Amino acid sequence: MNIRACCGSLGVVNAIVHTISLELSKYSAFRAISPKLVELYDLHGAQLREQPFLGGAPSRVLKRSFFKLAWYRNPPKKFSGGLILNVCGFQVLRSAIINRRLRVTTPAGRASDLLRSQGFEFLPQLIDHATAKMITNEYVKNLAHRTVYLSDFDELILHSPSKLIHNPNANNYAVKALCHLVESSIDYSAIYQQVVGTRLRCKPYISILRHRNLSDVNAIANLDGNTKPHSDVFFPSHKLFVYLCDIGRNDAPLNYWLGTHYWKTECSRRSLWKESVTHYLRRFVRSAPSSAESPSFASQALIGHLGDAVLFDVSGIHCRGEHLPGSISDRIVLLFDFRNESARRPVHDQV
Ligand SMILES: O=C(O)CCC(=O)C(=O)O
Ligand SMILES: [Fe+2]
Repeated sequence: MNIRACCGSLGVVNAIVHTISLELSKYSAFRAISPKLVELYDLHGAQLREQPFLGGAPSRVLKRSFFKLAWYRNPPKKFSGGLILNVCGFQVLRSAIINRRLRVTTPAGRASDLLRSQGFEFLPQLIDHATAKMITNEYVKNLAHRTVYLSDFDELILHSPSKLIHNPNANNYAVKALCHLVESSIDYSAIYQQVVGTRLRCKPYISILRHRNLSDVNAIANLDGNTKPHSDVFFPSHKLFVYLCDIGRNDAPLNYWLGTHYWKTECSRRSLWKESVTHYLRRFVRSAPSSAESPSFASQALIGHLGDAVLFDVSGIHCRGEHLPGSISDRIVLLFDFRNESARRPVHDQV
């Protein structure tokens, strides 16, 4: 223990001893045994009589721990509610309600070999440079219509099939033209069918995500929680990222823990319950498996060039890397989120 920690714990011990002594000095029987308690009583007598038991410390501690148990630790959404509610099965109920509403099906096992074995398939040069540049140029012209979430994270929503996610640009002519350009350049239905192995039944959510590079300006970055290893949702689903810039190791690449999509723990209510409770008890979310613990799981930074793409299973563990010094640009990625596709009754929207 270092000196500061040692002094800190001595301070706590002294405070506890002092609180107990004050409490004991309220009673004549204890004062009769200890002159020190008499001294304390003489010093604080009048106030002491009005003070609650142990100066109110137990109720303060209880309140604070209840708060910690109930809500503390800023949990990711899927573990929200705190320990007490989670022990009572809150997450299981929540997942049941969400999945019932979405009527989720499990995907058929016809996925490509790579998607099945690793949880993602990298698609080099899905679009050529010229097309990628054209999309980026149109994107830049429409920057004013983006939704800003954080100082370093914004999104231009091109299409949302879900009523749960409002598309502020649904009637914006310029953004719709950009969406049209994207759709005519990228045959996402064919890609989905080729990689995931099933026919797409509804149009995916489409947007352009921008993570700004603040590595050289001393600002707080990456507050959106996706930089922690996590799996996305309660049900199986896929996302396609098309890179609209070069993404190297220093440019906040997507990291994926190969093979972890097989865990599929979200599908099991018992493990969801266990995970949500252990999150609070052990202070971590379903964390990435350490290589020592499981040598078969290793993470891979999915670096790539303008026009490359990756289709990944969101139930595998993944996270966004950070912009590191040396990174020269913002990270711009075109997202196709096939989440709605996993619903048993998806919104059929022009596929
Ligand atoms: O931005 C990234 O690289 C990862 C984001 C993420 O976690 C997600 O889209 O599910
Ligand atoms: Fe994610």
